[in-house]
Amino acid sequence: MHILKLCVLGDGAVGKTSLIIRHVDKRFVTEYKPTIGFDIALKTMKIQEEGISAELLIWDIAGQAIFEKIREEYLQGTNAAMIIFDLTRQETYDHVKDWLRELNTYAGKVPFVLVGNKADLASKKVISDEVGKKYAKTLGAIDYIETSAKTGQKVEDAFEKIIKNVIETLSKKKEKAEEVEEKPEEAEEVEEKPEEAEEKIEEVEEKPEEE
Ligand code: G3D
Ligand code: MG
Repeated sequence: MHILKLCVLGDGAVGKTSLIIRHVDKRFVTEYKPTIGFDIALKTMKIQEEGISAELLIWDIAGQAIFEKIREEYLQGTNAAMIIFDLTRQETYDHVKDWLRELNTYAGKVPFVLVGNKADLASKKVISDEVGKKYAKTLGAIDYIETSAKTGQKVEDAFEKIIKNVIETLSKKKEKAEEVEEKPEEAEEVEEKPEEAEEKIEEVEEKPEEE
């Protein structure tokens, strides 16, 4: 069983928490309290595909994470990410590159999807689909998706794109591990990451709720 960490990134109030709740609970909730510690919430998802069985832990970060140290801890060991901006607020789009820089600094080069959220507010949109798509390509994102946590538009797509990518990566690693079965040290490498993630989660769980 692989344990994968998916981090959701983006400025405050772009809809990170709403999208996670929408995806996990399939409904839009306007009130949400971070559940673990003071700035990280976890949602788990089980995946069983192509002979791969994995558990996806979706990490949500709250606005209180103004300290780089907290963001660093949040990002370490990330296997995939979702970078979100608010389609109606230019500055949240401008900050995407900063989130990506931090992701790369603390987690290395991990696959990510670029998400423009609040697509339901069509008349207030300041970033066009075309601009978003082009930017996603420039940044090397898996894809660009316009979502609405309010209506549910494309929320599943956004998560599925990432999950598919992660499964593909795991399948490739599995093949590679099978190829090099004679060299056990290399094959073991594949197993190391999930364990690390598990430790981290235990650590997080121990923190008392500080709501
Ligand atoms: P964050 O976790 O990124 O900080 P939240 O963002 O999920 O807390 O959402 C911030 C605000 O945006 C919330 O409004 C939420 O209801 C709203 N929101 C999130 N997604 C959408 C969306 O797709 N469409 C619209 N119209 N609103 C959205 P409040 O008023 O509760 O602060
Ligand atoms: Mg939030």
